[in-house]
Amino acid sequence: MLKLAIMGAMREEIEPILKHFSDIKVNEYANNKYYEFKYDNLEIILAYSKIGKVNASLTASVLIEKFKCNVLLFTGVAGAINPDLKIGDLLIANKLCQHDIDITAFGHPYGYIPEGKVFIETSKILRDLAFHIASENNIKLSLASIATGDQFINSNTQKDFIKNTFRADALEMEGASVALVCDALDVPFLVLRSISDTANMDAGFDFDEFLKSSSKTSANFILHMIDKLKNFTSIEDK
Ligand code: 4EZ
Repeated sequence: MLKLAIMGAMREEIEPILKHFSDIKVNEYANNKYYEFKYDNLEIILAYSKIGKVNASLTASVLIEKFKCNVLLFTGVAGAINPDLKIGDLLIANKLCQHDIDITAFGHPYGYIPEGKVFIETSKILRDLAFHIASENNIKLSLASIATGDQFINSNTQKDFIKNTFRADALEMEGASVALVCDALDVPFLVLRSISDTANMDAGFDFDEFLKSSSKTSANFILHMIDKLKNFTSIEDK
């Protein structure tokens, strides 16, 4: 039996999903609200973590350890690094890293913590499922390497550092921390993001302007995924 966790960072990012369902039970836990509902065979728990890596790892851990979710989908918006990515474009992460880890003073590469790894990969089964859904519905979906850090990036200098150091295509503030939790606890996960800005000097304005529409693009894709997953008894089903 699948118990599906869906999370975003901000209310706006999960709102289109929340609005879509009824009979929702609200669980309050660890300074947050966890929205629980059923959809066919699926039990779903939805939450927004609040912004940043620490909040996101707390929420992912609670979804898995307290609410016993065994698959996790993250939805939201991101800043583009790759010039091929335009505002509104939809992407899924193949791998994620933390761009703000720096213990290079000890000879370690950027993004690396001893006994860890710089990049964490998402579930291949969920990626394949996402591309299958995209082609079925004529939705353009790109595979992207995502860099995560506790900063809203709005300058070419910061963006170029992340681009050159990690070869990432997009950046945001939660994905890699959710990846770390899911990887450690052996829960298959996927990170979906739609571009809200290009992380340059206009990023603040663009983000405000496109948060709602890009959140909807990502959330709508999650609804397609829910629709497919409802027929699954395990994530291995095809
Ligand atoms: C973080 N999220 C932004 C939260 C912004 C404002 C109150 C995604 C994101 C992002 N993160 C979109 N564009 C970004 C950028 N340029 N830098 C970092 O996950 C909160």
